[in-house]
Amino acid sequence: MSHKAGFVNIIGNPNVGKSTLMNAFVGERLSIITSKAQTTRHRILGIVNGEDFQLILSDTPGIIKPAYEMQASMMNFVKSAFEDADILIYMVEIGEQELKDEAFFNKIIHATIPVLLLLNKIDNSNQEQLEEQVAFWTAKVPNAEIFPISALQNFNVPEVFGRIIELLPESPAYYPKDQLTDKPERFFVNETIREKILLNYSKEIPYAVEIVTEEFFEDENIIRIRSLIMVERDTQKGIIIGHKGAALKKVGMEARADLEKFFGKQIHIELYVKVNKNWRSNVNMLKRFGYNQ
Ligand code: GDP
Ligand code: K
Ligand code: MG
Repeated sequence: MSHKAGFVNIIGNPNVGKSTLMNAFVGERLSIITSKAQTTRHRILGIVNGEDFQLILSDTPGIIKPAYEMQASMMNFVKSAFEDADILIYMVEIGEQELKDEAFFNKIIHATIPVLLLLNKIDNSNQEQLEEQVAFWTAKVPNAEIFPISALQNFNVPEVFGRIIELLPESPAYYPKDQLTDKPERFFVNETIREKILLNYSKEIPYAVEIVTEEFFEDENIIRIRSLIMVERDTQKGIIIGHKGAALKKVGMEARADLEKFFGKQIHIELYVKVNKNWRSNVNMLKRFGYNQ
């Protein structure tokens, strides 16, 4: 039986509904939805498995002009995510103009991969406005297939999903299917820690780590988590931990804050770091986390 798999990146301004759409696809709350802009600061993957497909979604941050250094590095991350993808979803909402970041917008209209332009929140519009908007976007992004949708009300969402599956390349699954369906919570914890590491350390560190959540124990009022951060070298271990443990403590505190919001429970999280010279060769997943290693 043939199998399809690929990476789909969802790009758009803050609050257009990217997380809502992703959650509608995934059916699990793997991404944080909030009306506050910039909650999702970089890609959080959601994965949808079918018998003969695997769809890997990333929810990229809102696109804004880099104003200070951290945002600039986030922008680089978004751009590399963009180049890794098999399919690009550019999401806009009713009444919105095109991206202010011109260079980025140019990449979209000159993309060599399929682009689906999702015109979201059409539940907020009337027929006349909708037609006018479709005409506007058809002219703006001529290479895109345009789908008017309501992510919130699931209108036209199954059709978009079906089109994505059609466009996915033939490929074996990138992630083990059973592991993900077994333990989505652990997967989410790993991604959250990964995000904090990405935000707190210089470039090569996030590429050198592997995160394994060894314990996820949910009680009535508290979730107890223990996660291992695996690195390849002693020097990396030192950097991760930081002076008197300060750097690791910061990662733990930031991850805990996000996880408490996500799970709606008090979180106790313990992070520890171990050197394992061979983890990279142990991980036989090709495009893990979308990085081309
Ligand atoms: P993101 O920043 O692009 O990830 O946007 P979110 O998914 O967090 O959504 C931002 C806000 O828009 C939330 O309050 C959503 O409930 C709302 N929203 C998302 N999709 C729709 C939609 O189709 N219709 C309407 N009316 N609101 C939506
Ligand atoms: K948001
Ligand atoms: Mg979001």
